[in-house]
Amino acid sequence: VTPVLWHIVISHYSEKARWALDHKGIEWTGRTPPPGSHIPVALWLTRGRTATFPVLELDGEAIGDSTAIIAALEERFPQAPLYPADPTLRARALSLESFFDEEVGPFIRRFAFHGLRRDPEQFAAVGAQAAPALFSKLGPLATAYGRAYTGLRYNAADDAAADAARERALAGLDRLEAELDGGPYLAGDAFTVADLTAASMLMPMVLPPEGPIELDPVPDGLAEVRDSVRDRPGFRWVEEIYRRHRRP
Ligand SMILES: N[C@@H](CCC(=O)N[C@@H](CS)C(=O)NCC(=O)O)C(=O)O
Repeated sequence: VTPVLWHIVISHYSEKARWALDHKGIEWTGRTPPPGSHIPVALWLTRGRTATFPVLELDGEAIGDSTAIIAALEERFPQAPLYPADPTLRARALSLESFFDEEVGPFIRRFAFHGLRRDPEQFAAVGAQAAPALFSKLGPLATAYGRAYTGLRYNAADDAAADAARERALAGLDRLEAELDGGPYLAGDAFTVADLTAASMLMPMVLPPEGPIELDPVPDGLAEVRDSVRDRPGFRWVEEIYRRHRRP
């Protein structure tokens, strides 16, 4: 049976799971229920174990959390490995995966939504990419709902919290550059889960053309930060990793 991925188009955690599936050349089907239903749907699919998307249905099992999804894929589809064979490199790759998941992902999301919330027109444009049916049916109401939701759920309305989140995101870029140390990959001399995760988590800031978010123009709040880092080696590295390794 074809694996089914329950995902959110614009989400960087969903991007991780999609990228792993695509990297391994696995055929998959996507389901994208409307925003607001994610938590109950995820809980229902995983019988209360996971409240977030992505969730992957694989061989009759529902797996929540992008890290667990990649672990399951790695076991079930060993071709095009994302884990290094060498145990030391593997430990390094997994620890970088959790660093970018936990110390970078939530903060990028907060400051990106903070910037977006200030521009209702752009918010509507992104909303339409995330939930086309909902936004075409409800129009401005969907935008109001989305702004309220991201404010509450991701603390994206608070200016001070958004400033702090931007600093955390930039610290993630510092760490990326330090770990790369001028090299092309984070763990060994091949593309691994560490590279996939770092690039996915930084995607909402870098907005690579191969990624899932199209923003033209980039809203002011986000553009300011993006412009301030776009010549940095870490930013260019994310673009390059997307260009070379993100096959649709
Ligand atoms: N640790 C989880 C985090 C996933 C996550 O935070 N997903 C968010 C979207 S970016 C979500 O499903 N949110 C549901 C909601 O807040 O309504 C993973 O790696 O999969």
